Amino acid sequence: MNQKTKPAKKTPAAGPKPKAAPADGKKKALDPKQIVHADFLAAAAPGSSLPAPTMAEIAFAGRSNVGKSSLINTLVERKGLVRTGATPGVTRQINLFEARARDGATFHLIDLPGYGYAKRSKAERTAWGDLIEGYLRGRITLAALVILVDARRGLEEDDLELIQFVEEARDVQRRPVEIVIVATKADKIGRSASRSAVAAIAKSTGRKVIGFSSVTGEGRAELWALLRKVTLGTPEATPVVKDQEPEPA
Ligand SMILES: Nc1nc2c(ncn2[C@@H]2O[C@H](COP(=O)(O)OP(=O)(O)OP(=O)(O)O)[C@@H](O)[C@H]2O)c(=O)[nH]1
Ligand SMILES: [Mg+2]
Repeated sequence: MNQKTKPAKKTPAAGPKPKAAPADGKKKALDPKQIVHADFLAAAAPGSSLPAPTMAEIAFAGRSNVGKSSLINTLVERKGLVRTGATPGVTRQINLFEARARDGATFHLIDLPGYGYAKRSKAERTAWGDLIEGYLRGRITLAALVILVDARRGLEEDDLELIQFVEEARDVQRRPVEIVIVATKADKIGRSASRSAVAAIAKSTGRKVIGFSSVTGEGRAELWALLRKVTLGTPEATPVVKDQEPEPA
């Protein structure tokens, strides 16, 4: 034992306050899916590469400023894990984060630079396009690609091109990539307009679409449950897709 270390003085301000016990005396059940650890692992800019793939990855793509980095912060419930900003072009490299849930399931989350940002030089856009395409085409552990669309704008040409690229660029040797579309910034248009936007995108793509807001947290639990299911390949204990009608008996 290190005798030189003095025991820390107990002051009222030191350490977190103990939480009050629930009024009914029962302990609240802890959510096994909750992220208990999230950290930045690595980044890659044009000319450099990410570490070798080791586990299932979930990548986030979409137009510049659509809210990719905010969505990652919301998903892992860490406000400042990923840098966000009001001006487009904040994320300028591929960033890799690790997130671990309470039940031990661990995921790699990939924040991709946004596309469609006109103020970049053509050479820069080409270099980044190559970087993103190279990642999407060749990363053998990529399990799911979340494509973010602004609920107010709906699908645009760039988004459709991305979906087509991922569908066609599938390498036969790797696992299929699950595409999940998220209509974000739902808080800006209200519930009914957001529902219509989700339905319109789902109809035109034939894919599952989740309405989301990083401000209100709407869609967070549903998206995370779906991503876990897709990535781990196991059904969740509780149903996550609420909007499906039961089959008639
Ligand atoms: N109201 C609202 N604002 C949001 C939401 N998500 C993101 N924002 C805001 O939109 C802006 C862009 O968010 P980011 O998360 O940095 O967007 P990004 O897609 O990572 O942008 P790039 O890194 O530039 O590609 C920021 O000002 C965010 O606060 C949302 O769900 N609702
Ligand atoms: Mg970003």
